Amino acid sequence: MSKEEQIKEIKRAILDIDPDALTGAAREYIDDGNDGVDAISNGITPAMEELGNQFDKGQVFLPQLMTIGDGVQDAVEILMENVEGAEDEEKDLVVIGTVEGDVHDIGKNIVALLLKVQGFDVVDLGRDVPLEQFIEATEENSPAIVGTSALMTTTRPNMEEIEKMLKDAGLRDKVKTMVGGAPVTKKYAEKIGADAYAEDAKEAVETAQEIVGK
Ligand code: B12
Repeated sequence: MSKEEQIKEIKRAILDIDPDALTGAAREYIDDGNDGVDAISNGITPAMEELGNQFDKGQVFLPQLMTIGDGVQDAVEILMENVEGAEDEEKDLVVIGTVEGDVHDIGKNIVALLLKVQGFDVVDLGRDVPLEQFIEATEENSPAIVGTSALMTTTRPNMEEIEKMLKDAGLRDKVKTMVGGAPVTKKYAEKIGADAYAEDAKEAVETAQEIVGK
């Protein structure tokens, strides 16, 4: 099967909500020596977006999303197996996490992985991360960037709260902030005073590179 056909298989498995077929297709793709990042960018990401649209229209339901969400994590791990982070002496650090109240982490995980692949050190705080933890991690690790992800309009205000908490802790001018997630826009980022916004993982890496001057 060609690389393009294999990526189609990965997409099909996601849209069919078939985690076993998905991990099988990811394994085959990697064992054939293909680039895992291509499959994530051109297979997994658009398929999850499509599934999101189907969910919005009531064509897919929550248990199915949970099933495929776990499958996607497993597939991403397989696809990243052979990817070595770029060998860089001085790696810039990014602290990243999905904000408190929000368990959506598929997109954040993709962003974290691509950052690692492109030569950043990443401290991934996980999902549903208590807001104080972002501040503590900033104090402890002195990252170049703090990245926050929110997938719900109800959790998005936590990003603004983090901006305030960083200010109160005297850390705001020591770190750049980058925000993302489906309900987040450039305009929103500007409104809350975040330094940067990126629409997808590729743009997130480009933006992070710009921030650190690479
Ligand atoms: C998958 C999914 C789930 C899965 C999550 C699994 C997981 N481990 O993540 C499960 C089933 C658990 C779930 C649960 C819920 N969900 Co849900 N879910 C989705 C869905 C369908 C897709 C999200 C996704 O993974 N997209 C694919 C990834 C690749 O895209 P992404 O996350 O946008 O990430 C990209 C960019 O945004 C960007 N990015 C992301 N993070 C960051 C961070 C930074 C720093 C940067 C720069 C960029 C960046 O780069 C990423 C990669 O390109 C969306 C629908 C949608 N259209 O988004 C609903 C959606 C987000 N869910 C929704 C809801 C309501 C819920 C529930 C409350 C449902 C319920 N009634 O119980 C719960 C939430 C529980 C909680 N407390 O969080 C709503 C939110 C509505 C709102 N208020 O805004 C949505 C929009 C669906 C809808 N239309 O109703 N969900």
